[in-house]
Amino acid sequence: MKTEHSIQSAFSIASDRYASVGVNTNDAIDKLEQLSLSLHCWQADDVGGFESSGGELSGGIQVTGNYPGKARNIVELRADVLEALRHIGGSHRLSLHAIYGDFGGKKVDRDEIEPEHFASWIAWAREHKLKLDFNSTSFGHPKSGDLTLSNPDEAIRNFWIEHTKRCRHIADEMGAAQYDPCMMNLWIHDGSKETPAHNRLRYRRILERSLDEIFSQHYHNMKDCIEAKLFGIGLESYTVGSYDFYLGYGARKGKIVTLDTGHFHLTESVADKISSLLLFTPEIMLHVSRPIRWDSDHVVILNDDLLDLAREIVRCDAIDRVHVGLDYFDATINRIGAYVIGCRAVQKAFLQALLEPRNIIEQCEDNGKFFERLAYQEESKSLPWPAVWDMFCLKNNVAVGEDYIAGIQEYELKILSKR
Ligand code: RNT
Ligand code: ZN
Repeated sequence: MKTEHSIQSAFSIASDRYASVGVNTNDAIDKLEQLSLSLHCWQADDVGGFESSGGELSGGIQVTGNYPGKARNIVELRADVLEALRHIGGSHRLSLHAIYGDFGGKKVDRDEIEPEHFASWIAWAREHKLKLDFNSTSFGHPKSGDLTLSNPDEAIRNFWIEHTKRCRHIADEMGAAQYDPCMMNLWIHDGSKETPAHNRLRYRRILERSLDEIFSQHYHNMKDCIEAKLFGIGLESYTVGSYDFYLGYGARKGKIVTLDTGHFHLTESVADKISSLLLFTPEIMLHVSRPIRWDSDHVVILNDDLLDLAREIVRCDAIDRVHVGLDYFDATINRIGAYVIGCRAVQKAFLQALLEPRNIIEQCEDNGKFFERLAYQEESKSLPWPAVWDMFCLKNNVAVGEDYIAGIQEYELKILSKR
């Protein structure tokens, strides 16, 4: 039974239990409410976008599945995002890619986009109390090829430089309109299938120069984020914008490095990178994703990797310096359900992190009591966090537990199945 009464009494018992290890459950709920997630608009339509030419997805990324009901236009995408948000407590952001502009059926090439193409997004976001983030789009275009900003061909390179400059300008307008900086993410797929004949330095040097040119203009209402990657499909041997590259660039130029949790070797711990970035770069942008065997962008679920990441951020007291965006695309299941599962998983992970009896565990460590440290860490895993989670949902007027499933089924029946 999930009556308000039963949720409240379970919460009260859980709160007592947490109090016995020095944790205040209401504080944890308050902090979780402050955590805004940046929902990636591209889950709703399989990274298609709304350009009139609507090219094929390229750039080494792939969406699998053809579950019915994908958003075919801006109106549908907006409705889908609002439906997803109905099941996610707290207030959130929407991350737009440049190809999701409101182009009114006109052909607007990537080097021609303007703030006006995003004016209706800005108005819509304001109406729904959402904030916007932004991304340049270098893939899915006739000029995408294997190399964009690192292309030795000046014409192609300048085309993408112009695109990215315009994206920063648009992001700045978004940030100004929402009185909160817009996080502008730059990810390019540049790389090659085989090891380049020229040394690897050549293309990285070109990319560095392109970035310098792009970033030469200073803005106050947007923040630059640079996203590295291990490899893309068809570009397996060499990635120009590798993690080392962007880490070096970000550290030297004070740019925010985006950690996409699918962009590393599978045994690499993304959680372990947080503290180093906190020391050498201003803030951190996350693209929370779930790699299965490769950068497969599966729907995020509550697993150990996610918990480790959330715990590390909370233990570093870095929630304010970390921007949590999501990045996955699954077209094999209801796409709105995919948003909700992923966002709720991220929130559950942060809630568990916020409920960790940190003081006790840290004291054990300070006193060299390592058996006790491990014991508390283990015991904290089975403290009654689900009762606190249910309370968070109740308090934020979103479905408790599995109840959101019926809501999404209803939306599928009424809306998605008619598309
Ligand atoms: C690709 C990157 C990038 C994209 C989006 C669509 O591997 O993760 O962030 O997923 O920009
Ligand atoms: Zn990403």
